[in-house]
Amino acid sequence: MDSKKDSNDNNVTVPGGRRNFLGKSAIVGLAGAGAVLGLAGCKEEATKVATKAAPAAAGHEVAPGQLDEYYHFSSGGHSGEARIMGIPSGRTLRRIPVFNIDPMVGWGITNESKAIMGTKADGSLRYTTGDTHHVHGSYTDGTYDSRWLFVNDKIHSRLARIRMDTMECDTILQLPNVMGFHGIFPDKRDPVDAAINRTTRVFCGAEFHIPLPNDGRDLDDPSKWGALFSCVSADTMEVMWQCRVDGNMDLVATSYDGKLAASNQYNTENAADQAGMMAAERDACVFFHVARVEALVKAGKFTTIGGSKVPVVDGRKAANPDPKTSITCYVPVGKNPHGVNATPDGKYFVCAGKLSPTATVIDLSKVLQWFDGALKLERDSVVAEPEIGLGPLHTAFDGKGNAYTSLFLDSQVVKWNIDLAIAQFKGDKTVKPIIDKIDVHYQPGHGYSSMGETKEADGKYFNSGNKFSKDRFLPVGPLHCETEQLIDLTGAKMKLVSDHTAYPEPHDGIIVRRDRVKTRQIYTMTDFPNAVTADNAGIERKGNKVHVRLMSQAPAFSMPIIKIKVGDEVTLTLTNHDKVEDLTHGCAIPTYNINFIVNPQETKSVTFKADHPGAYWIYCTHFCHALHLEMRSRLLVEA
Ligand code: K7E
Ligand code: CUA
Ligand code: CA
Repeated sequence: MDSKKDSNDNNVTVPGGRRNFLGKSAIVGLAGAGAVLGLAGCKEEATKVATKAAPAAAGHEVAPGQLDEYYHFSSGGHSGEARIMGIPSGRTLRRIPVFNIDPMVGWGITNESKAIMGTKADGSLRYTTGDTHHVHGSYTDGTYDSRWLFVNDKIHSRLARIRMDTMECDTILQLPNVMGFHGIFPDKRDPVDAAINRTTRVFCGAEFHIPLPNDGRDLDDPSKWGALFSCVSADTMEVMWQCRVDGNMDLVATSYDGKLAASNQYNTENAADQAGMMAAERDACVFFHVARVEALVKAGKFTTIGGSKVPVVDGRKAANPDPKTSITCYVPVGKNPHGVNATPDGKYFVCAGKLSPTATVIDLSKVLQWFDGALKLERDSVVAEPEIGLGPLHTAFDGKGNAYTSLFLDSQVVKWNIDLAIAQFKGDKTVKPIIDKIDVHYQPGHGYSSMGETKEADGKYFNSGNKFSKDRFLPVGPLHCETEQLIDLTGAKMKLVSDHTAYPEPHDGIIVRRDRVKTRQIYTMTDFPNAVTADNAGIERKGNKVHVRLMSQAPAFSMPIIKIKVGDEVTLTLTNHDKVEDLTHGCAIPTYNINFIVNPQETKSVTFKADHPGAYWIYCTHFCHALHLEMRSRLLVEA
């Protein structure tokens, strides 16, 4: 294969061909020189076309003082955080530290956040890195209920829960015996008790095989390694069970009736190398019959792995020969699929092909029929498999029967109609499922639509999260930002309405109607058991343990002088007594590496060793008052 020539051909012959720099020629050489040469070869063409493509953004600006229509919650990738933007403005509203350290709020610095993140015996953080990919909200009645967001950490296989009233992480849980925890999705109603019409579980797919347990055994025999699908209680954030599968898992989807969870599998080969992972012509989407899994667990038919007490059931094919009792169903789909998404009408899951130019539409009622023994082959649950373009990754929906799939290699988003795709699959050669294609800039990963993962999908906006931005923004050195491109879905044709920058690397997101989000304006002081009040403020000493209880109220801290001794172990607790919305104070202690904020009526604490003598100005870091600069106290550490 001559990648350079192919790349050049694409550039001159295909309209919008600069987007094909990872095009047809590169599909088999994705990991090799083809991709690299293609990237290098597209520069000139790209600059030329980008100037032409500048969109007229009429009607989608949000005027000063106006509020956005939607919240956009996204992951932050290897920044380890989650983020909130407004849609359609694209304005950044907040960053939510989760697996990372954030000195602005004090995440990873305060005792309260360290307790959530997890510490080692010496009090230091167990992990300081994270890799968030997927953010999903909790559901009631098939739509967002503003209770929680869930987000994964792929590096250390952790699941975090964010409470949506304050937009703060309140729990982080590490999954046992898995690696590369990637896909996550909350259930949309209880899979066992149909009366509970809200999220009760979060399903987690593990991408990497590892020895089970991963304690040094089987290092030279990857055929013995395995991957587990995990189910976490949304309320208690404990792992309820895990299910071993053939192959790996990637992304996760759940059905609106609560009965099924599924994960796409690109490595049904169980291979440990790239060529092996691409060996089979088809891979699978594995479905879990949640009620059956839980019946097995209830009946005690499970094992445990290593020191973990979590029940593990066996969902491998060999252990499930009879569909009528099987806990898993492996539906063959396109080669090395990526992405599995549920249609808002509750009928289908769509698996994008990635290395196959197709999307596979799976009829959930037929999957249930297979589990009942009434469908002969797993593959019979596939009701459509349209050819949609190169490198399809993720699919979103407009609630009007159309699907929108990101095409990584084509640098496009394709709009296609599900019913037409089904008719075509049945043999109607006259129908054309593809309705429209739009160029995005460039190499889109996730695309998602407004309310598109709920029953309330409204077909207004689609966000394309693009991995390469190259010529779209002022150059800022070799590290480029990424683009979030907003597409208007309301017209006959998709319309690009704005480019926004994103700090690498958001993967997935959700777009939530603003009335579906209820937040608090200030904290409640009594929610903090360690709140400092006029009654207990001051310095308390027990041996060399010193507790400094401090209050803030603009523009002062309650103690102008705090005297301690070298060798003291100091806990400083700070409560902000201001009740005014948005009146936040900061607390920084030079040399002692302390920096955090307290919002109105909030309490936080830090603990540090007073290991060097001197005078240190504790100062407010958050501009709060005309006398903000004067808001300081003296920490005097006596030798
Ligand atoms: Cu496609 Cu981690 Cu959702 Cu990235 S994954 S794009
Ligand atoms: Cu308090 Cu600035
Ligand atoms: Ca494969």
